[in-house]
Amino acid sequence: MVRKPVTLITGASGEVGFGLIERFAERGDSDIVALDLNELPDEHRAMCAGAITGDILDQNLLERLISEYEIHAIYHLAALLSTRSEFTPDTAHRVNVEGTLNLIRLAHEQARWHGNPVRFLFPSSIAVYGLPDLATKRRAGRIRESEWNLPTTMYGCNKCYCEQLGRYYSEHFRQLSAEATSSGVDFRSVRFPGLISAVTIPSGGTSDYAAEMIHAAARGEAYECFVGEEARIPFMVMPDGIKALLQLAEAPVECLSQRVYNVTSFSLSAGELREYVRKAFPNAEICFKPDGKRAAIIDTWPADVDDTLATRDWEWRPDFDVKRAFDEYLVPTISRQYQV
Ligand code: AKB
Repeated sequence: MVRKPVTLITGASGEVGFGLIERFAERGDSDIVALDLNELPDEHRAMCAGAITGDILDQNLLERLISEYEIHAIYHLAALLSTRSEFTPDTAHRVNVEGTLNLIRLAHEQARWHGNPVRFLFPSSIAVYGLPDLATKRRAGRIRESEWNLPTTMYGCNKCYCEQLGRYYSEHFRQLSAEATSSGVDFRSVRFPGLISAVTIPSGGTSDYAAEMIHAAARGEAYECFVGEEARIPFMVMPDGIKALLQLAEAPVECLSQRVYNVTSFSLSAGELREYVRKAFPNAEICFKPDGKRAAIIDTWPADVDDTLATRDWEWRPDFDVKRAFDEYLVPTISRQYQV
């Protein structure tokens, strides 16, 4: 029995997953197996070779994947985001760390079967950074990958550790074995800033206020922002997030000087964000009612990140700066969605 060569996407029913499936379909690549806890909508299911509703913690399910498919690349998007992970840290550890290790082991098993490396794309996050106070955050400016890796959330700790797991499997696997053996896992990761989709509203993230503010304005609903006007982090719109994952996946491994890269597009304060939203939706009612604890998480994340290495190693550059993001992606797409 010949197993079908495919790309596996976990967390496929999430906002990044939808975008990735659509982009693969645009390129005529339907050799996708989508896995998510939630059923994949029919429209996206039709773009895939297979769609499985299940849990990345279910070993029997993962065994079935190995028996049915020949997996050559994995986009492991399934995760509990930062706010939700604070409320259920044990579940976050299981999903974000044990789930990721399950998928890394599956990549290793698959590489042994078909004899080729399995590219493992892992979305990390600016949540791996932890600035101790606002004065330091302001002074630090654009953070490089090696700086301030002191996460203050369970999600940030999970992402930080999984980056190290991926680097271990790719660079130091079974280093004490009699003969040097490669794991076959070609781990690659981008640290996403706040991702803003015109199509979906994320849930359970701390950077969600950006998408929530824009979508509420388009729906004509008042919005109370849970961070203060001065809160500043880097952002990127979803098309650039998908572009970064695919571009890193396709980079020749010999071009990669490291396994984890910053990527960003624009840095905005919540007050500046409100101005862009009001320009697009003049009647938008937006006020700031900071939730001290959630706002404090945002204050530990960098105002901006330095993505020089991604540009140098695999020619990363965003398509959408903040003006183009609003004018050519967010406003037209959201307006169509809500028939504004
Ligand atoms: C979150 O807010 O948890 C995520 C992230 C920045 O990684 N959107």
